[in-house]
Amino acid sequence: MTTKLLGERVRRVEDERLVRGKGQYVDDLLPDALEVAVLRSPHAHARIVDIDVEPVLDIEGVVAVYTYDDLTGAMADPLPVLIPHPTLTHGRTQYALAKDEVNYVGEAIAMVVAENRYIAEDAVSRIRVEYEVLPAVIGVDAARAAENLVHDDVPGNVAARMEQSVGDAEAAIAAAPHRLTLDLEIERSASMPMEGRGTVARWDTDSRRLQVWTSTQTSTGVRAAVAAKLGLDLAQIDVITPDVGGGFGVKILHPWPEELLVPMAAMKLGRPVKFTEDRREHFISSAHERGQKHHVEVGFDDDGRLLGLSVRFWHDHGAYIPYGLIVPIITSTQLLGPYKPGNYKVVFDSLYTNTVVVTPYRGAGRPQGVYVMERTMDAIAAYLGKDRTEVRSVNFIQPDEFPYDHGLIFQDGKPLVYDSGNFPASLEKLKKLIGWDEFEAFRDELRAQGRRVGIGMACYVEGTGVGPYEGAHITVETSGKVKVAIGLTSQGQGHETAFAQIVADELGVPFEDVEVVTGDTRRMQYAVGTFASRAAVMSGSAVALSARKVRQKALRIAAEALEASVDDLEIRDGMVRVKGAPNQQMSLGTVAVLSNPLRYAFDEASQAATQFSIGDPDKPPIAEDDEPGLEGRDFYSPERSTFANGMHAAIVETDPETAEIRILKYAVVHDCGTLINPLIVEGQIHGGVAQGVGGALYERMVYDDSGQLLNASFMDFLLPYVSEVPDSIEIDHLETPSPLNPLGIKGAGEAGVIPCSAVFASAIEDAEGFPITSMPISPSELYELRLRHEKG
Ligand code: MCN
Repeated sequence: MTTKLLGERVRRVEDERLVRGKGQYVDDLLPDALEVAVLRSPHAHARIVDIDVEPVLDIEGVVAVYTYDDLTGAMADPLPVLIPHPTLTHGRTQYALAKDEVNYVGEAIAMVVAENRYIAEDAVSRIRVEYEVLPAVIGVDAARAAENLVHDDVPGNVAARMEQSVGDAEAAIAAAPHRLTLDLEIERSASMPMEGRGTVARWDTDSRRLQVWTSTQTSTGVRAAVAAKLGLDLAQIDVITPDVGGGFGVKILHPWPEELLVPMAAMKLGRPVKFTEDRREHFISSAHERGQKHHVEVGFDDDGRLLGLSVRFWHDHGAYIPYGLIVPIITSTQLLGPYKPGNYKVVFDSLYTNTVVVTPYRGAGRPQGVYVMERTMDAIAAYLGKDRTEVRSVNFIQPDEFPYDHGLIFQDGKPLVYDSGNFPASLEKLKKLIGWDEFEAFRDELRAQGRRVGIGMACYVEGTGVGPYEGAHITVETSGKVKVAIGLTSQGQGHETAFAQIVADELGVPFEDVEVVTGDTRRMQYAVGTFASRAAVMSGSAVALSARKVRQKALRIAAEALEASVDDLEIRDGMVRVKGAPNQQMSLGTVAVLSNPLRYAFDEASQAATQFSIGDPDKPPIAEDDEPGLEGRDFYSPERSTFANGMHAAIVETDPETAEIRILKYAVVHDCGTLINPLIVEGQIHGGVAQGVGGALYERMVYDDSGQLLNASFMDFLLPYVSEVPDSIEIDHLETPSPLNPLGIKGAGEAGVIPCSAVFASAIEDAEGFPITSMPISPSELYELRLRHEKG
């Protein structure tokens, strides 16, 4: 096997299509479809007394109106809790259309189907709903106070309380030479893909087949949900994911109400129906994340070594829990990062509030956990008067301690065991990259000019490549071209390129001859989805295993045809050759011909299959125990997650007058095991850091007490522009391969965003000299803090 492409900086093949505007997104498809508009609740909490759709029915161009009363069978049941958990004692999910109560502004109440969106929108505004408005519960504090309840039957607004511990943290803290407590908050934010949600469906009344195109992170998940809810067999449904303009977690939730309602309407009406989410809908009716408050107690020795750590936190889960407890469970376990905590106890409450539902957003609970742990490390260093990197170093898990078992249970229900990493080596690299040891001289130099600068850093460990399985199907065409189908969908991660690199290496074919298709249930029926930075580990491994199967089969068939032993053959540049005998060779295309009992006459020169016959006396048949076709399918199922890791550092400048925060330098050291394509990984890190800058300095969801989202547009919700993202993000890689999968890969897709809030809090604190305990932080908030600090 030649491994010339694994690890190469191959340019992304999909970009030509995407940057030239030739991508095909859901809204580009079936332009003649009927369009829907959704009536959404204007109240955060209300009982629905009456809905009158009469005024809408006569509007020209309106084709149908649906409310809860039109839902039948399983559609009339609440949506599923996707990942149930034993501690989720009070799981509540919404109905596809609200039944008799609404629990957040934006909850779907009715859907109008019309000849176009304009008519549908006008019609929606004419539906009359009588509400009995109820008190709204907004934010963690109101949920905890529980003066009002989101769901009448959920005491204290607590959906779940979960606890995990190792050793006796409380006793260890009490006995420790030094103790600190911290209260730390991260506010709500959300993923903002350029393309919102969207679904278009077509029902063929004759063949009784449903086709659904949807902007999702899991086409197989949508298919399963549609089948279950609409009473269809899986075989009657194709779910196809075209290009997706970003997901960042929000499109992993399935099914969205609209993903069920649109196919339902298409079936009822016998016409294609389409939903395209607008930006305001994305703000108020998709999903948010991040909002958590934490109380930390920590005990440590004179070197800053952790002896006991106790974390209590409260997770704002919004009005419903469609995704189980994934986000807070990740915070509670991934918080430990690269450190040995001594004794550890964590308890969290998942709380209902009358706000948009919460599901994983890139990083999924890790940014909060890293922020808590790294703020704690900084606080210990400040208390002891030690360098912040020194305090981290004494707590690191050492390279010879892997596999490292924390004695906790991870989000996948398996033990939290780190497989690989080298944290001391990463820290050394990071210090060099950011210029940690030279910073004090730099600070003095700028201070002399009246400027204020600070340096900060943060470490993280990230569980990636979670199971249970992913598969791949590889076919070699008679032309020698290789078609690869994986079940995962892509939202911009470069899968078409990275997986083609693996196949080209494993099969010995030119990269240009490999085509990768993602997220089409017609091509790959079984898959889980693109989330938790799992595609490289899961599909990458499945692709490698499938390619190895195809390679073995090609060698078996060619060995017979060339009258050679399999061991004497090699495959290079798409040709199977007898080693050392250049004339004894045949193309993989010819092998594909031989693998098919319907024999094509194949012209090597033009690489074209011309005629065929059933059997060909001149060519040997495939072995009796082989299946026809030069193709192979395999699935990869890991023993447990693999853990990537990294460290970020930043130098920031804060304006002494205006408190404006400028990023002067940003550095990343990243370990995702074997790199398939460093260019793609660096692109992922850049994108993640940009999102992290947004999360740390600009983006937040601002609700008023009645539950109205006050900044539900890009006029008011601040996304960082290119001018706010550091010009150059310096990246260095460390490759400690994972022993858990065939190529040693660990995931990379969320790494960029995870430690950013912790890094900026650390750097701003260093510049200002007083604690930063709540993120994001704006210049005006920093200014206020300064005033308060000056007043003592
Ligand atoms: N890769 C690599 N070598 C590695 C690890 C990864 O070359 N050792 C490459 C992979 O081949 C893949 C990319 O890096 O092309 C990301 O791989 P991976 O870490 O497996 O992440 P996924 O492909 O599973 O993507 C999911 C992840 C998540 S969870 C979110 S959220 C996210 C993200 O990726 N959303 C994204 N990156 C995104 N990027 C874009 N453009 N849009 C989104 O919505």
